[in-house]
Amino acid sequence: MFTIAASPYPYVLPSGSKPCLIVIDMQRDFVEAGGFGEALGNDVSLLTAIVPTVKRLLDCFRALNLPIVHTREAHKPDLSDCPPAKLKRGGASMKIGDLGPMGRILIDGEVGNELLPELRALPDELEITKPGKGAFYATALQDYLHDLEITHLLFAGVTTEVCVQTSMREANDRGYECLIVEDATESYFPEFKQAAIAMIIAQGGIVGWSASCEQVIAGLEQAYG
Ligand code: C5J
Repeated sequence: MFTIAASPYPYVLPSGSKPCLIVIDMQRDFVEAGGFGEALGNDVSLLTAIVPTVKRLLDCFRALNLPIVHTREAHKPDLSDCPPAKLKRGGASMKIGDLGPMGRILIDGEVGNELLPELRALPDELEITKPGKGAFYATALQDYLHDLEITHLLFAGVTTEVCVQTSMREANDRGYECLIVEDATESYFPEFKQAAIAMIIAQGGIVGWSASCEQVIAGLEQAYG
């Protein structure tokens, strides 16, 4: 048994277990200057700042031969997987499927929907499209994790309070032990990030744990290096 120093208390990795890194929605439209997120008036520099930290985590998981899953929030070009309630949201300015600065917004296959070039999935890593905010809704994620007998999930990506937190809550309800890597996740609204992490670790870790990238790498190298 190994541990990662974490809040609200150490995160235990039982011997024989293999944690999986879930990188949520590091897609160009959310993170890159000139994308949809910036067109909506968001300061994307907050999000681009975490890219090297997410890359460090990916490098660590790859070096230790641990599994990695990447998600993209994406819909089919005909929008048949986008519920009307989701399609209506966001005001009149730019809706899902409209033409944005990097192609149609949140549509699979468009340039803006690709993962950032520096964080691209390798051929042996699972890359899934998800039509919801959570990574489990209408995806093959649970079957994939079940087949690999994975019980421990580490989360990175954007945005902390939307897709990362939703995915973590979905995972928690399915019985996974979840940890959010606090400097490998970000929000356009720093106060929402802080609040989301506080909610996750409150009440003795009601949703899970949080730790820094440094703490995670130190724990993983000890356990699997
Ligand atoms: C994500 C969003 N990825 N904010 N999506 O958080 O709509």
